[in-house]
Amino acid sequence: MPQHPGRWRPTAPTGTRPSPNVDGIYSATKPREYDIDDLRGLETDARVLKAVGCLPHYHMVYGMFQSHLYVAVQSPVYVQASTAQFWTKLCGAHLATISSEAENEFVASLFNSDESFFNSGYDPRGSVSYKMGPWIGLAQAPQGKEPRGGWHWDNGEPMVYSKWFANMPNENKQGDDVGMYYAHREGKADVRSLRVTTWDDMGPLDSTSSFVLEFE
Ligand SMILES: [Ca+2]
Ligand SMILES: [Ca+2]
Repeated sequence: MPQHPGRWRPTAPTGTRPSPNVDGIYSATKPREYDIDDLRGLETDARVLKAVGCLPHYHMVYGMFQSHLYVAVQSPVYVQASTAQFWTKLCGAHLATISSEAENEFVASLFNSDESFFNSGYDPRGSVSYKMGPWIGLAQAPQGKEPRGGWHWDNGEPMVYSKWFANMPNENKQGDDVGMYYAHREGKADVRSLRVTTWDDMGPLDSTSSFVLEFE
């Protein structure tokens, strides 16, 4: 039985299904496009087929954590939070909600393998070299006291764990009530080796090149 190109099976010998109970990255570790017709017959997890089918031509890295499927989606154009939410709903998923350090580390492992998941640059106003990573389901209630009040997950889950970047959330500009992965280094720096595991509050007009879906 031919092995699907680019499919990395960390625990299973060729031709057998990995257990959905085993945490790990199930796609190639670098973002790539998957063809739904190639996967049919090889992939038995309906959620993987759904993700691949609803996001044609998008490059992705996906894996399983505690029986949930997470898909880091790389977009060829920068996307605002509303666009990420649109695709997420279309796929029948929600933007990733993070409830523990282990879950945060797992989700970070999906997108830190490739710079294409980030909107990176130098901000002369703050004199920092930043890396803006994927959108996740961070949301702030309109009545929440700025900058730290009212944060929750946009699927309704309460926030029992958080991993804000230093001094975030900071309501840098009015309406910074959604969030994504983010980190920076002081001054002009090469951030390619900077592993991003922290979050920042952002606004509806901010954009980045990725988002993370979670299928329960
Ligand atoms: Ca805010
Ligand atoms: Ca901020």
